[in-house]
Amino acid sequence: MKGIYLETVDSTNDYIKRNADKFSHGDYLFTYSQTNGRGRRGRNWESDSKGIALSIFVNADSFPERISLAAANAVIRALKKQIRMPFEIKWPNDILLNGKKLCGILCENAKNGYIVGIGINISQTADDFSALSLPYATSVFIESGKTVSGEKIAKKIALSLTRQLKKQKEKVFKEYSKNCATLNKRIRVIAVDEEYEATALGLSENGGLIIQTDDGKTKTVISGEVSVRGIYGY
Ligand code: BT5
Repeated sequence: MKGIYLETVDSTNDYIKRNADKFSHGDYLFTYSQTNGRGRRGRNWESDSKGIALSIFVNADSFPERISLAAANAVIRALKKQIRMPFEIKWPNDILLNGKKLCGILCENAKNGYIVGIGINISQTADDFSALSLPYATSVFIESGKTVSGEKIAKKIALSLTRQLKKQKEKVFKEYSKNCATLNKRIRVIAVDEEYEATALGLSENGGLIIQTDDGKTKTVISGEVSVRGIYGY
């Protein structure tokens, strides 16, 4: 497991994509300065010098449906080792602290494997997020008055992810479900062409979200297609 630090990079995910043949399972790359951080479906990830951007290469033997759930578990385990706080998951891949977004995860395909990209807000203040018009964002510093070492956290997450990927699928799903704040809640489903309310019932075999719509029908939505919000906030 090799860790690389770069002073600045456009996107840690894109860097690994361009250099995939130099990365082996569990190798990771991190920076405090990402100039073109990406979220899902073309969205931006704001990562100035106050957060960390980390990407981990995972080989193709890992099961794709497990990777994104395992990544959320790995981030929570690593953060909990540094700070004792009630981290939660918002399906599919946001890590929340006190109901606000502390971390976003973007899993993508690469040549011969997958890239797990993780952005964590560390030392931003509430003013920083107001200036970025991100009312639902938070940082380790805002919630705990502390900061954590990016280098330590990157290493811990990479290690934790490789451990998660060795576990049985059921165990990964169970751990994820235990920490997932979305399950058994009323949610708002936001798709490209429609929005509606529903109740989140559980996870499908491939990590999708099983929901019950208000006409009583049960269906599965997948993370590439929709976002969800809690009815009473983020
Ligand atoms: C995500 O997308 O949350 C995945 C973010 C992944 C970022 C990492 S950093 C390392 C690696 N390299 C990359 O280029 N990307 C990955 P999504 O669920 O689509 O959420 C994006 C939305 O989160 C934006 O539209 C904003 O509303 C919000 N957002 C942007 N920056 C944020 C921040 N720093 N903190 C909290 N929310 C933010």
